Amino acid sequence: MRQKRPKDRVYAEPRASVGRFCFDPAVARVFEDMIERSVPGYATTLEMISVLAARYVAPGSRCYDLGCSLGAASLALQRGIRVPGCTIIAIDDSPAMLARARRRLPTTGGQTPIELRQGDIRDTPVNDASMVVLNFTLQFISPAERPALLGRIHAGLRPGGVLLLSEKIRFREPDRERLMTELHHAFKRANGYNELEIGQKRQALEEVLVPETLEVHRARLAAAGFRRVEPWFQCFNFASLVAFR
Ligand code: GEK
Repeated sequence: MRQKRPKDRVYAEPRASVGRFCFDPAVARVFEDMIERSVPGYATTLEMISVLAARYVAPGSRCYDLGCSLGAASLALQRGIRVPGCTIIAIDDSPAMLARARRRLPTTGGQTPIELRQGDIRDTPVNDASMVVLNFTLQFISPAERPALLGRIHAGLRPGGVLLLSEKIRFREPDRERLMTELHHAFKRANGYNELEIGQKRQALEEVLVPETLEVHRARLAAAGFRRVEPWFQCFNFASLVAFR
């Protein structure tokens, strides 16, 4: 029988000093609950990763899940892929996440194999890919390092390949930024988080998760060489784009 999913209470007790958010064992243990209750549209991004994989993953190519956490996007890729001879390469630099991902991911059973690797996505080679997924991961890379990573992804994609990029975003106009932040917090409250949890998590993520505007993302993807960039999803201050090589 599947065990009851552990509930995220990471920021439920008052802390003397909040510290920087990191993907440690305490976070990895509750991550599934944390991301589903904190990121509006997370389940939709996974569903559409399968839809895009069915359409764009080419026979004999590689797919990359960069910042794979527990491997949810890799499983979504695996569900979607319709062609033979592919490999899914799933990378994360958190040992705690990887250890849990290893226990969760099924052995191949005739499906596209998933290779889990511990590594830093800032220096992971990307080769012969038809689909690359950055599902809420680029936001944890410093903005100065983002262009090089996207350039490498572009160079490692086959022509016709796609990048799926989901991010928390911010807005240039202060009133929009305020409204979308309030609506995001309302979403978290509706999912059972209280003010203390919302406040302490927010503080912990400052300078760790750096959101940018949709315009900045689009311009940077174009500068990296992507010929077409389509935002396909937005809910409050969370968005997802598909970029075409
Ligand atoms: C999902 N995509 O479930 N190198 C490798 N991994 C990194 C790096 C880095 N430089 N920086 C951060 N990470 C997943 C969700 S979570 C999103 C992704 C969130 C990893 C980090 O360890 C964590 O597992 C993941 O990126 C971000 O679809 O927590 O909001």
